[in-house]
Amino acid sequence: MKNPYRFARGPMLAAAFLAVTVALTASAAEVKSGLKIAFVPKQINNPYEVIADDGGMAAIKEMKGDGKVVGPSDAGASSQVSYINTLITQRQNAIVIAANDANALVPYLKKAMSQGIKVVTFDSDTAPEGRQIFVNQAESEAIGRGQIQLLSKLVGGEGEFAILSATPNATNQNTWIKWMQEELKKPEYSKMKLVKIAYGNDDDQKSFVETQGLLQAYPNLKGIVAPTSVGIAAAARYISGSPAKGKVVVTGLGTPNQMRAFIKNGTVQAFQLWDPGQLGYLAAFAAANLASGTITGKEGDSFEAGKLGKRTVGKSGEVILGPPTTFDASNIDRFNF
Ligand code: RAM
Repeated sequence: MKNPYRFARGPMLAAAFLAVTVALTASAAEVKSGLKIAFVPKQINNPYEVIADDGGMAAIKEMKGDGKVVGPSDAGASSQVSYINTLITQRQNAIVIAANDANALVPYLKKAMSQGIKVVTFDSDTAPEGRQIFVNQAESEAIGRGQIQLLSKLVGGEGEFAILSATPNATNQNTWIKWMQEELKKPEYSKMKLVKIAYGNDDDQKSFVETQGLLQAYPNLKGIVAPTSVGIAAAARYISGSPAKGKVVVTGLGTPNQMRAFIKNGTVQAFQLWDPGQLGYLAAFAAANLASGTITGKEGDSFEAGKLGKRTVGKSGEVILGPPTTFDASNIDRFNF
C-alpha cells in the first residue's frame, strides 16, 4: 500500500515554509507602512543635524514611511514652536525632535501627544513629560566625564580652560557640562581650572568670535573644550590661524569630516563623537514603533531597529545608541561623516 503521507509531504513542506515566512514577515511588518514621521532638528543648516536627519529619512524609507525634515535656521529656545504646531495640524503620526529647550516646547509637544501624535526626542531632550522616548547618543554622564578626561590628558592635567558651548538652553550641552563639572571635583583635576563657559549658540560666526574673546580675556588659557560640533569646528578654525595654534588645546565633540583638516594640520589632537546618522536612524525606528503601537515607551519595551538590531527602552524612556568614539590622526580617515 502506498504511503499515505508520500504525496502530502510536498504540500506539508510548502505549508510549513509558508508559516515560517508569514511569521517572519509578520514580525518585520509590525511597523505600519505609510507612517508620516517628521524630524525637527535643532537647526536645519548644522552639518551634524543634517547627517542625523538623513539617517532618520533612510530608516523611514526602509519602513516604507513618509518622512520629512522641517525646522528653524537658528537653535533658539522657542524657534521650533511654530513647526510643532504645523505638524500637529498636518496630523503627522510622529514627531522626532532635537529640543532646543528642556521646558519651552513641552506644552506644544503635550498637545501633539494628546492628539495621538507620538513624540520622540533625540540628541537633545525635553523634560520627560514632553515626549514618550528620548533617543540619547550615549550615556550623558559618560559623555560629560569623558570630555574632561580627554581634555586633561591633552593639557597634561593642569591649567586654565574654558568651555565653548552651544546655546545657553541646550538640554544636551547643559547636561554634559553638569557632568563635566562633577568630574572636575575629583582630586586628579585639582590643577585644572574652568575659567569660563562661553556660548556660541551653535552659530559658526558667533562661536568663532567667542573663541577670539576667550583667548584675549584669558592669556594663560591652556584649553578649550567645545561639546558642540559647530563650536569645536569654529574654535579650531580660529586657533589654526592664530599664534595659539599648538599652544592652546582644542577638543570636544565634532564630526570627523568637519575636523579632519584640523587634525591633519596639527591644531587638534583628539575629539569625540558618535555616528549622528545612526542616532537619527534609531530615533526613526523608535518613533515608528510607537506610532505602530508595538511599544508605548515604558521601561523594558524593546523593538527592532533595522541594521542596529534590537533595542530596549531604559529608565525614564531613554534609548541609548552606544559609547562615543575618540578620533585622532590614527583613525580619523576611517570615518566619513
Ligand atoms: C551640535 C549640536 C548637537 C550636538 C553636537 C555634538 O551639532 O549642538 O546637538 O549633539 O553638536
